[in-house]
Parts: sequence; C-alpha cells; structure tokens
Amino acid sequence: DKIRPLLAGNWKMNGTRASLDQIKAIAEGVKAPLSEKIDTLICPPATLLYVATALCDDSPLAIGAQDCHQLVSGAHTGDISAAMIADCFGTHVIVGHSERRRNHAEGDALVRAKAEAGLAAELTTIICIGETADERDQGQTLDVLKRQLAASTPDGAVSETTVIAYEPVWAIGTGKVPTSADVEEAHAFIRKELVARFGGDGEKFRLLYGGSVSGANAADLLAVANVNGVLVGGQSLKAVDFLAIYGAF
Ligand code: G2H
Repeated sequence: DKIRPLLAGNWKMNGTRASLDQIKAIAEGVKAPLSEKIDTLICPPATLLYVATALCDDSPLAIGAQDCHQLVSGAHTGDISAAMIADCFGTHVIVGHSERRRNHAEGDALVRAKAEAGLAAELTTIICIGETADERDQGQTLDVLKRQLAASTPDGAVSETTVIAYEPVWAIGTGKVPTSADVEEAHAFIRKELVARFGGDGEKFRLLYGGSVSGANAADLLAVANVNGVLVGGQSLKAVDFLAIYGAF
C-alpha cells in the first residue's frame, strides 16, 4: 500500500485573530480530488487552536498544536497538555521541534515523554529530529539521527499515529535546503532504523522533510524516496504560499 502523504504547516509564534482569514482560505483551498489523497494540517499557536478547529469543521484541513506538556494536568504554569489540545478538537501535535530542543533545553527523554502524552491523548504525533550545522560539518548527521530517533520515539509508536519529521537545523528558516541526495540518504536511514525497531510497520511511518520548504522546491523534495510529506514553517502562514505547496503533491 502506498503511504498517504501529509502536508503540515507550523506557524510557530505567529498568527493573531486576523490570521484566521488565512486558516479559512487554506481550509477552503484544500479540496477534492487532491484532499482524498493527502492529509493536510496547520498548527497555529495554542491561542488560536479552539477557534481554528471550529473554522475547519467542514474542511479536511486538520488543526494541531506545536508542543504539549508530558503530563495530563497539574501545577505547570504556562504549559498545555495533549488532553487540552484534544479538548480543543486538535488532532495532531508536534514534539521535539529543534526550536524547543534548543530554546527550552528539551532533550530526547522529554521529547519521548511528550510523544507518549500525545499518543495517549489519541493525537497524531509528529516527532522532529535533525542535525545542527556543526554536527553535519563533523560528519555526525546519521549518528545524531540514530540517537534522536531511538531516544525520542516511544516503544508504543505505530505508523498510523506517529510521524517522523527530518528537519536539518541549518535548513530551518534559512532558505538553505539539502540536496535531494542528502535528503534521500537521511530518509532512507530513518526508514531503515524504523524497520529495525518496529518491523513491517516501520515501512509505513510517514517521514516528513522540513526546513525552508516552499512552492518552488516542494515538488523536488516530494519526488525523493521515503519523503512522505513536508513540514512547512514560513511558507505555511499565507494561504497562497501553503496552497502552492499543496498543489505540488
Ligand atoms: C522548520 C520549518 C517548519 P521553515 O522548522 O517546522 O520552518 O519552513 O520556516 O524553515
């Protein structure tokens, strides 16, 4: 069976009530027949989650969150739980984005706990991994991917609800994109590791590429073996840009 692709947008700390127009336009633009073949997702800031899901009621566009706490509730000022995301009708959560790993000192064990929380709340959970520029320069890319993938992915992960996003940190928001050969090597490696750990189900996990994806490079990235979709930052903020990437599927 062919893997059903996923086009995911990560708004990061961008978007106000005024941006709901863009969510509406994306929800309206994600139409059949293409929407029957691919899943689409926007992860706005948590402040817009509840109203965004209401706006997408009649659209195949899914709405998710960019992070969650590893616990269900409690004295954790400023955090939101996976259960709260589900309560807002969010269906997906991103965990382990490099900006969380770097700016909030989130290590693999915490990312794994967050992924477990996402899965426990029945959210499709997107686990991000990727090497920094220094690690790449030192030839450590595959070692880093191996370690992050192994330590950030829960044992109970299954292909239906767990997605792996490969985001080379040096490609994020920089306009620099790895070559197709580099993406192919990284994704083939991730696939091999997933199969080694999860057997046949490892063949079915969706592997997304993320980092400076745009309408101009999406088709080339999507043509790479084991690229089952993309995770888009900057180019997901405006409907016109996001829908151009949608059109590349
Ligand atoms: C990578 C990506 C979205 P951008 O972080 O997660 O952002 O497309 O802006 O590089």
